[in-house]
Amino acid sequence: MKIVDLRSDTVTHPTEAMRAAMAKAEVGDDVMGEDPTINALQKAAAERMGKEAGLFVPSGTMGNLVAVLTHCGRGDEIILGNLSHTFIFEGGGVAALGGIMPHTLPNLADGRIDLDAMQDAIRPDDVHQPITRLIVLENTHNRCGGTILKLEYMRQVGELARKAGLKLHVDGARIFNAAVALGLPAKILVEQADSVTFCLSKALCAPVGSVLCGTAEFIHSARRIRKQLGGGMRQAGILAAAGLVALDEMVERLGEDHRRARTLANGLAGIPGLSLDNSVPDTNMVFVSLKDNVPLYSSQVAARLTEKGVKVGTVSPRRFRMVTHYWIDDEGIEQTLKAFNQVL
Ligand code: TLP
Repeated sequence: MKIVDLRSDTVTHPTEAMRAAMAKAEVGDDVMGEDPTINALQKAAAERMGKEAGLFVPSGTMGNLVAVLTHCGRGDEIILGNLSHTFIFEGGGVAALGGIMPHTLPNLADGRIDLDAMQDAIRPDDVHQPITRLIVLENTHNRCGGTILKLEYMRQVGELARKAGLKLHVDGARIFNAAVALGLPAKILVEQADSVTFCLSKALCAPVGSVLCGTAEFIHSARRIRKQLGGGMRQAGILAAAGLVALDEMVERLGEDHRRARTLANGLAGIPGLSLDNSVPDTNMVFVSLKDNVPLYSSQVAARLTEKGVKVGTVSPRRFRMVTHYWIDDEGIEQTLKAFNQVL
């Protein structure tokens, strides 16, 4: 039976071209700055993001953590959404390892944070209060449905941050999904950001890795923090080789995943027992909930779908997440709709 794995785009395996590039990658000691393939990837990544420099890190989680630790000191405060990945899915790393205070504000349904709320959250210069240092945005926004923060909003937040003397970090794990959906180069979308992390290991199919980008000075400091965290990886050019293929070959095709997410969403909307969270997915994620009359938990439904070769994510007792990616074809979407129809 063919397995259709929609649990995440993190489940993607490397392509044949990646495996070939990995097999013949030139390597060196990256802690000494001598891995030519990592150096090439960091340069290509920085160019894509319109920043001076890049730093290869093992994961998106480490990229965000290194960024926050580089921007902030102990006791500083960061403003971020209450549904942001950095707040809910990164093990509390910024607090545990950096002594940094998360100041969460509600994420609106489309992933934005209200600008007035953001302005109000900035602390005055008062000895009693922590120092607000950084704003963290997430684009696309995972928990809000793979939603896109549009250019206009990115610019508004950039201006707000600049006026208040704050730094702006973008968790752009899926920034290329946003860029392709908007028909914009990613660098335009993150031009306001002081730093941005994007992931190679999600929809771009590389097996491991993310790149943190920013000014040369910022990346120089970030490199030291990465080492402290144990993220200096020696001959990791083997991994970076797949990342270079990801940037060259896997970005422009992301629209196919978005098209399939729309087809999946349309099909699911027609199944009695299910209600879509967002009528049209912005990118590659589809969130759907069980209607009140369905006497099953999402975990029970997911287990029955698995028996039919379809794996979906459960994000609450009544809610699912499905993420389209390179290894999901049109047949996989049909198989998923058929399986849901049979189970419900
Ligand atoms: N997200 C994963 C899980 O951790 C939930 C997923 O399946 O979507 N930022 C964003 C917006 C992310 O969605 C993720 C991963 C990360 C950062 C962390 O990346 P990794 O997994 O490489 O540490």
